[in-house]
Order: sequence, then C-alpha cells, then structure tokens
Amino acid sequence: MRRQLKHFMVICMALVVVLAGGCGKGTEQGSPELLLGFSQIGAESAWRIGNTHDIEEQAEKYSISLMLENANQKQENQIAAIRRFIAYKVDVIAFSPIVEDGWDNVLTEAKNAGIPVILVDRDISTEQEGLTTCVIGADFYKEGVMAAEYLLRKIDGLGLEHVNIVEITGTENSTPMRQRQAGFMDTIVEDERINILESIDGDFLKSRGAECMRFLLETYGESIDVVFSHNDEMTLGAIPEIEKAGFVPGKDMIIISIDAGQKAIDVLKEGKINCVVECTPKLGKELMETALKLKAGKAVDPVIHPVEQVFSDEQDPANIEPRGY
Ligand code: GYE
Repeated sequence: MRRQLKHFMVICMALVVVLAGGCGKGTEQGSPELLLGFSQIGAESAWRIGNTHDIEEQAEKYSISLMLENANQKQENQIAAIRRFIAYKVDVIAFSPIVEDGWDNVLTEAKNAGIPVILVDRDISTEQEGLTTCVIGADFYKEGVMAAEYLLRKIDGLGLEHVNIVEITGTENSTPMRQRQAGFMDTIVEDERINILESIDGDFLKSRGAECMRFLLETYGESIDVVFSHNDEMTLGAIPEIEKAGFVPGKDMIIISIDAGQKAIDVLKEGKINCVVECTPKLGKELMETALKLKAGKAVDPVIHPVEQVFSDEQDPANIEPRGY
C-alpha cells in the first residue's frame, strides 16, 4: 500500500512539473527556465490564502514554474516537501517556516545539493551560517510597535488611568508571534497605566481565538479593557464571544488586530475593531525576482520588508481601498 502510494506521489509530482512547465515560457528543449519549489504553511487565515494566491499569480507573470505544496499546519509536512524539492532538483527552494526551530538538518541537505533557499514571510532560528539566502517578509516587531503606539494614543485620548490588556498570540515559536509580542511589550512596558492580565496562544486560528476569548472573559470579565490579537482570524473569532458576554467590542473593550484583511476592515468600519495594523501577504513579486537573481548567481538582499500602515478609528474608514485578501 505504502509503495503504491509512493509511486502515485512520484507520478503526481512529475505531472505537476510537466503541467507547470507547460504554463511557463520554457527553454528551447521545452524545460522551464526556473523551477521553484514552495512549501506553504497551510490555509489557516485569509492572509495565508491571499499569500498563496499572490505567489501563484506572480509565478505565472514571471513565467516561473511553481511546485507548490501545502503543509496543513505541520512542520513535518514542510520538511518532507523540502526533501521532495531536493530530490526533484528544483532550481530554488522557498518556504514559510511554521515555527523558527528544527530546520537545520533539511536545510543542510539543500545546501549540500547546491540549491539556494529563500525564507518567505517567517524566519528561522539557527546557529549555522549560510543555510538560507534571505528572508522576504514583514517587520513583525514594527507591527507590534505600531499596535502599541495606537493604544497609547487611544488611552491618552480617553484619559484612562488604568488599562488591563489580554493578548491572544499567534502560533508559539513562530516569528510573527515572537516579534509582534516583543514590539508591543517593549513599547508599553514603561507605562504605569498598563497591566497585562494574560497572554494566551490562539495559534492564528479563528476557532482558537473564540476559545481563548471565552476563557479570558470567564476569568477576567469586565476588568478587560483591551484585546490585542496577533491576527484578524483570532480577532474575528473573539468578537462574537465578547458580544455574547454582554460587552460592546470597540467601546467597552478596545480591540486591536493585525493583518488588515477585508473582513477585519469591514468590522473596523462597523466600529467593533478599533485598530488593525497592516501585514501584507503580497510577497510574490519579491519572491520571483529574488529567485531569478539567485538562479543567475547574483547577490540578494538578506532581508526584504514590505512597507506597511495602520488602519484605525483615528481615520475615516470610508477611504480605505479594497484590500484584495
Ligand atoms: O498574520 C496570520 C497568518 O505569518 C504574517 O500568519 C503571517 C501570519 C499572519 O496565518 O494571519
């Protein structure tokens, strides 16, 4: 059974490559100019789905053949996908690491095979040099800082003297979770008005966001003044729970989110979210341009950050352009 499954997978991979090559420009021999293997984390959020679409779209634009694998939120699936890319001798490997640790072995294999690796969206933590070429993704620390700076302006404006915060974080040990938290905490730490009641892991999922919020409401009830949630999905899960508990989100509790997908912007317009820090999923163009440079043996920038902004009740939300994710 396992053998049959293996054969089936090999045939599928060959088909993917043939089909992908067929869409690209191709060289005279009909082989693609650049074959890029990309391991995506999963489909946990509108952000992630938008990011996958953007990468597919840009690959087509740049006539790059894409082998895309979805890891369904599991690191072991990402490691297996990277091994398949190596076996297939792709030109460049890219992946969005679900967590920061645990990549050294597979990336050493890629290095030994002479295949350059690009990190997309999230970073890794390693002691070894030269396992990856660059990271293309948001400045998550800055996003945390921007969220906290909004909060400080808001509590100044309301004249609040004591503020209790609950934090619903993204996946533990992931780069956005670590850095959004660090940026936020570093910015508020010296403000004596502010107290963190609890930080709780919501894994970037809507269902977990709801679960965490229920727990927080049961534990702290009306003493919660602020909900800082590391992504829109968890925020959208938390808001109905706040309403069910009899509070008005955006008024009784200040709601701060990150991503700024269309759904969250719509809820911002309803006044139930106070602030959303943008995190753009549109990293595909940079990815394709970087992959082409690497294939041509050119140097690439080690860190590429997109420029991001803040949407909040400080502006007229009617002016916000459709977000596209
Ligand atoms: O904020 C979240 C997603 O890594 C920036 O992952 C990404 C985060 C994003 O699932 O919605």
